[in-house]
Amino acid sequence: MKEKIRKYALELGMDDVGFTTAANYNSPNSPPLESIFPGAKSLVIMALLELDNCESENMQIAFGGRMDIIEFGRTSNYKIARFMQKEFGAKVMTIPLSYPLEMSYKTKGCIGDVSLRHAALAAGLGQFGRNNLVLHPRLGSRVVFTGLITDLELTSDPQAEEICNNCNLCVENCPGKALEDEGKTHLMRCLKNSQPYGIASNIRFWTQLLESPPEEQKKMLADEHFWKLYQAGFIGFQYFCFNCMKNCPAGRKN
Ligand code: B12
Ligand code: SF4
Ligand code: SF4
Repeated sequence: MKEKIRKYALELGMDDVGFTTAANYNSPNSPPLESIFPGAKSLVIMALLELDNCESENMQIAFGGRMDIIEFGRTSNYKIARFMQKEFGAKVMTIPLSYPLEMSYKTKGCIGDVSLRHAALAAGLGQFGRNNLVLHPRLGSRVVFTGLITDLELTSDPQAEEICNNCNLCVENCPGKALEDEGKTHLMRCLKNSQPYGIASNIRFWTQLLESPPEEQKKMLADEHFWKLYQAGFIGFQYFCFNCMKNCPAGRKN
């Protein structure tokens, strides 16, 4: 079963595919898998190379590349889910690559329903690096993950080798100093840099607009800051920083 699913996913264009039992998936800060999918037995996790767009200083181009991956990942997830249903009579649920995720004061919009890094780790697709990303043995840090949950019993793949060489380039190149403490990403420091048009900016903008006199409101709505917020509103979470991915020299064999 595993090899048929792997072959199907690789032929679709996935860069790598790994499997883990639900029991081996261990993400203490995420909701239990059972609360999402009662009877879940395994996870199928896919790795996709981040395009060279992430090197561009033009953030429309940089994030446009990620949007291509999100779209490709979603289409592929659907196809793989249908393949597993038809071929093996499986029950399957897809995992969002990035969003939606729970937006609440409790999670601060920072906890996915399934942690794809912990799932990738368990599925043998990589190991955590100093940048708190999971480094794939061949693709390095420039990799994003997507996946599926299923009631099929699939065994876990072997663990991946560690390739982080502790060069510290990720820490030095983080504009928000969000990686100073090993094993922890300072959320707010990262968010301020990587999502300048996220929820915090929205709250600030709309509060200020409501409190401003009409002339000031007109100026605020004519300002490009509002136009950027507007665009982010229909794009979704929009990242403006890729430094901890793009500066990491580990792996990178395409
Ligand atoms: C919310 C979110 C964020 C938030 C919060 C991040 C966070 N602390 O988890 C913010 C906005 C800050 C963020 C930033 C980024 N993100 Co993000 N994000 C997510 C999302 C949607 C959920 C993550 C989640 O649930 N975290 C909460 C819990 C599970 O994390 P945690 O238990 O606190 O674990 C943290 C630490 O304890 C540490 N950790 C845990 N165990 C271990 C073990 C060891 C040995 C070590 C060293 C560290 C470590 O790692 C985590 C990072 O802080 C995932 C997609 C998904 N569904 O998984 C993508 C995801 C994690 N993001 C990703 C990426 C690429 C980024 C960015 C580079 C931005 C960008 N341009 O894309 C930065 C990187 C920041 C960084 N270096 O840590 C990728 C990571 C791919 C990879 N190769 O690992 C993911 C998996 C998306 C995807 N589909 O591939 N992200
Ligand atoms: S995405 Fe940017 S701000 Fe966030 S941890 Fe990585 S380098 Fe730092
Ligand atoms: S930049 Fe260097 S220290 Fe950071 S994750 Fe990559 S190899 Fe490890």
